[in-house]
Amino acid sequence: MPAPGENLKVNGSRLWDTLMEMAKIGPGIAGGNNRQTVTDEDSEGRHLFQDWCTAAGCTMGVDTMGNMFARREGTDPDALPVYVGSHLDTQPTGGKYDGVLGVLSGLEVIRTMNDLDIKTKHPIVVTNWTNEEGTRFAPAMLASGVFAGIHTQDWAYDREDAKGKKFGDELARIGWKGDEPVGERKMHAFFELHIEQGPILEAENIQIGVVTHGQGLSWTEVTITGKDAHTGSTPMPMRKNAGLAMARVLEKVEEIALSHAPHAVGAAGHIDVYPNSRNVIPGKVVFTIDFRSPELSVIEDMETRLKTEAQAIVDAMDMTIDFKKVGGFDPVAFDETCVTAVRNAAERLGYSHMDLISGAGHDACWINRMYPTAMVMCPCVDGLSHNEAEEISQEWAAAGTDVLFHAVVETAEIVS
Ligand code: HGY
Ligand code: MN
Ligand code: MN
Repeated sequence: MPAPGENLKVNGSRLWDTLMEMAKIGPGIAGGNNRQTVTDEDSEGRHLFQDWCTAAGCTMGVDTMGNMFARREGTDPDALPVYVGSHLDTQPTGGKYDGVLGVLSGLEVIRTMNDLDIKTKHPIVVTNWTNEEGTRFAPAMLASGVFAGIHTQDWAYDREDAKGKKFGDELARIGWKGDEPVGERKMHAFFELHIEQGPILEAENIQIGVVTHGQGLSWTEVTITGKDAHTGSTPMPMRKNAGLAMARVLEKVEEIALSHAPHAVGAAGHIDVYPNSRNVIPGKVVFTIDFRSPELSVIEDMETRLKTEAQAIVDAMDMTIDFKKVGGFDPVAFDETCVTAVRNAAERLGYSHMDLISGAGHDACWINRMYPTAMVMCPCVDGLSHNEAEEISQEWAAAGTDVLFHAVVETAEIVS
């Protein structure tokens, strides 16, 4: 298939202005964003994205999970579209680029095609996947997971946030529960541009990550039950301090992950302590262990060791423990042909590039189970993400979007 000429590039300053415009919606308190899924801020961002897509001549479809699909027609209306996108929802203390770059770079591809009057055989569809972050409603990548048949829609609708609100009710409340049945769309291919969310590209002074694989993820919710008691009058030997037990388990999590160095990782990002009162020994703690590795056998070993070693800690302290798997996916190998299209695009454009394993999970990890999929990554400053200080350069954003543009347009088969 013919590829765009190496001099064909996107409009990097328009892309940057669009990113900064979206960043004004759901601002954080330290320069980032708090645009959590199916909140009013999420809805406002969706409306802005929809307006931009309409202005670019796209027609918008929304499915029953709120996934948004902005379609630019190809010359063959029956050809399966090439999809490109990511997510607009953010962490509560998120950055301006995680996910958002992937959606708005897709819009920039459309805008550039319009500028250059490029026609492709396959239609192109820019996608915003609902609830990629999984922070308000676990698990992560919820809506792309339903689209890929991993979860049922009813199960997804029933997910509850910390205030007991249900995902399905909130999606309907903000007015973004579409009527298109989720998962009915078929794809020719799917591409996602994402910031690396790690330090490798910047440290190696490389502009483009050609993502060949994504590491697997396991989320286990742990509940330890001890006994509420007075922090002043309860003698130390009589205490059943669930908070202390959790601290010992978290030390063990660190040890387990480090035993599989250098690739495995482990931590608890979600921790609830009950009753969380200054002068009450915590009688209950609920926390989620996030284990990841490129190798499934390592993830399984870490899960097994967590259970046996945490059980031993809690038994010795005369308390009880419960484990519940609340999320996860196996390591992912992306589609060779799509990965090659990304690598060739970087080569053609003269951008430095290296193969990369994604440390973070992405919607592409689920879509890859259904359709040929690949990812492009650009560096981020200090590898920092899931932090309001997350930062990229305009040049990095433009280079990543140039590569995305070439890979998408080549895969969609340029007609003129
Ligand atoms: O958890 C992840 O890896 C993604 O950022 N949701
Ligand atoms: Mn993301
Ligand atoms: Mn994220």
